[in-house]
Amino acid sequence: MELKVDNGEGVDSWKEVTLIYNAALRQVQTKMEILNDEFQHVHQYNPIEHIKARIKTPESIVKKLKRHGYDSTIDNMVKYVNDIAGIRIICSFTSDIFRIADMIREQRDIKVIAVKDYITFPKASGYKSYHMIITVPVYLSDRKVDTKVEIQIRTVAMDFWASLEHKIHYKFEGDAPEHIKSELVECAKLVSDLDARMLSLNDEVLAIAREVGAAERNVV
Ligand code: 0O2
Repeated sequence: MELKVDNGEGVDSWKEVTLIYNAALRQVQTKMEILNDEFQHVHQYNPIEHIKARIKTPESIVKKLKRHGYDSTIDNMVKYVNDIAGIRIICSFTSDIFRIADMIREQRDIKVIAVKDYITFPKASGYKSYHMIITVPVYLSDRKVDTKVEIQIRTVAMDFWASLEHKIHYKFEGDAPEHIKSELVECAKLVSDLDARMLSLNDEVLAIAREVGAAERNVV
């Protein structure tokens, strides 16, 4: 790792960086768990299947800084690398993705600084996911640090596709054979179709459950 310590303002050592980003990750993860619990309480339904959180490795941070033409300093990583702290929220249905994104936007201490909607506008590779770069305040003994966290929200099926595509991307160093790339695009279409069918199936089941509930209330 070749991160140099920069004694500018703000965060000034790798140890402090990991402490602050870990704190931000824990806060966002807890917020998501609370929203999920509340949703279960109100609607008897969990929009979140599971949550994965990670701090980007120093090697990966250095690579990203190099790619963007920046020196590997602590200052630059804090300023230019938006996904040092990353949280991935996996849900069942596409509709949950937008519901969760709205709930995040409504949190008063969270500031949304960028959104990339690869659900409405998937990448040419077939990649689908909803990305938000947010800041959350981390309170230290002597100051508050607004810390960036990247939130990725996607369905179980989208996550399955993205994990395999990510492995293939790394295996071929970003230059996979054409037939593999087009097979991935085909699989992405199958994933979208599966997500749409599962959502409509779920909507139908919910409508039946509502009708049965209403009929039972009328009998009582
Ligand atoms: P890794 O190894 O997963 O950490 P920015 O972060 O805004 O400066 P970037 O990285 O182009 O610029 O932003 P974007 O498009 O939102 O992508 C951020 C992350 O989304 C990536 O991080 C990947 O994790 C994921 N991602 C984006 N595009 C794809 C894709 O086509 N396939 C897969 N499988 N994942 C994707 P990193 O740092 O690139 O990689």
